[in-house]
Formats: sequence, C-alpha cells, structure tokens
Amino acid sequence: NIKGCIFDLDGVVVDTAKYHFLAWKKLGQELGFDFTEQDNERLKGVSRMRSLDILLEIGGLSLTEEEKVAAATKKNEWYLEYIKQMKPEEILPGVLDFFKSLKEAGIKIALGSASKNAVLILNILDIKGYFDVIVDGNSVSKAKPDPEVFLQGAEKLGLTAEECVVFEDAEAGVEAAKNGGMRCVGIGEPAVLSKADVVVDGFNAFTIENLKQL
Ligand code: G16
Ligand code: MG
Repeated sequence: NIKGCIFDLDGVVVDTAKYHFLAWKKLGQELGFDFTEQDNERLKGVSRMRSLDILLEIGGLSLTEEEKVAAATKKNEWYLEYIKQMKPEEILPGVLDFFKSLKEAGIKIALGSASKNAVLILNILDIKGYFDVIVDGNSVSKAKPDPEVFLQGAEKLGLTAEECVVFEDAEAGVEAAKNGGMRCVGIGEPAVLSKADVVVDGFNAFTIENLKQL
C-alpha cells in the first residue's frame, strides 16, 4: 500500500540541469577549458562540491580548498541568475496533474533533492505548497547512492520505506532508493535506469493507476 511519493527535483520536476550546465561551462571558460554537455551528464544528481571536483578533473586542474569554495560560490551565483528567470511553465509535462491526483488520493508528497537551492526553486515555480516534506542538500550529509535523503523523507512523512515510492532521473538516485528499500520509478532511459522497478519517459506516461500497480 503506497502512502507517500518522494520526488527528486532536477530532471523529475524541472530541468534545472541546463542551467547548472551553463553556469559550470562559464566557470570552465574562466578557468581556461571547455566543458561540454556530455561532460554535464556526470554532474546530474551530484552535490555542488563533488560536481566541482569532476569539472576540475575534466579540465586537468587542481585548486586549493579556498579556491574551490570561491569557484563553487561563483558558479552558484551564475546559476541563481538563470534560476531567477525560470517560469512555472518550465515544470515538466504531467507533473502538476500527477501531484493533484496524489493529493486527491490522500498520498503524501516529499522532495528528496541534493540541491541546496531546492526551496528557492519550488518557490519560483510556485509549487512549494504541494510538498508535505522537503529534504534537500542542506539537511543531508551523505550523497546519493546513499539512501539518507530518501530515508529522511520517509521518516519525516511518518512512513516506512515500504510505503514510499521514489521518482528519480539519475542512476545514483535510483540506487539510493533501492538501497533504502523503496520502490522506484525511473524517469528517462531504461538502459541507464535499469535498477528502477519501472522506467517511463515522464509523467504524461505515468498515472496514479500505474502507481497502484507497482
Ligand atoms: C541537483 C542536480 C545536480 C546538482 C545538485 C546540487 O540534484 O542534479 O546537478 O549539482 O542538485 O545543486 P546545488 O548546487 O543547487 O546545491 P537533484 O538531487 O535535485 O537531482
Ligand atoms: Mg535528478
């Protein structure tokens, strides 16, 4: 019996990856190397500081801890400039209808995101009110595939892992859900998300009826 749904943010509710990409690319340029969209795939679902380490590895650079903090801060400021321009129309197709049907069915909604900007993004999209619980990059210490973010979500909802379903677009996120003993709906490519219980394109192809059959 499913009593709660836990949603990843980037790639599930909204495509913030393109803005992360633009900001990381700008940082790469400033540091003197190119950062491609293909490189950006490696940063999905990964924390800000870990993303910076991957970026520096790609550029073949090493920075001091102090320089790293400054670089990550700069990237985040650029990222926020993009985020502030976002419109509710950028919410991915079918998401709002799915949220509404969950509410009608009395199923709880939580956010389980690695982003420290998650609350800001939900406010900009005007959807914070749908969430009974928010767990984000400010409250977790262990990154996906560690299940911490989703286990905290279930606990704050007052539910067990077995009562929750996670929605994820990143491989590490699917692994985190399975490591936490939860069912998981993958949003994206079946080949990449093979550990999910089911993989769909997006919420236009997934209804509450599908949820009940998991
Ligand atoms: C998101 C993105 C990652 C990003 C991370 C941290 O995770 O997928 O690319 O690096 O958040 O974001 P911030 O710099 O805003 O703290 P998720 O878990 O929502 O997919
Ligand atoms: Mg994601």
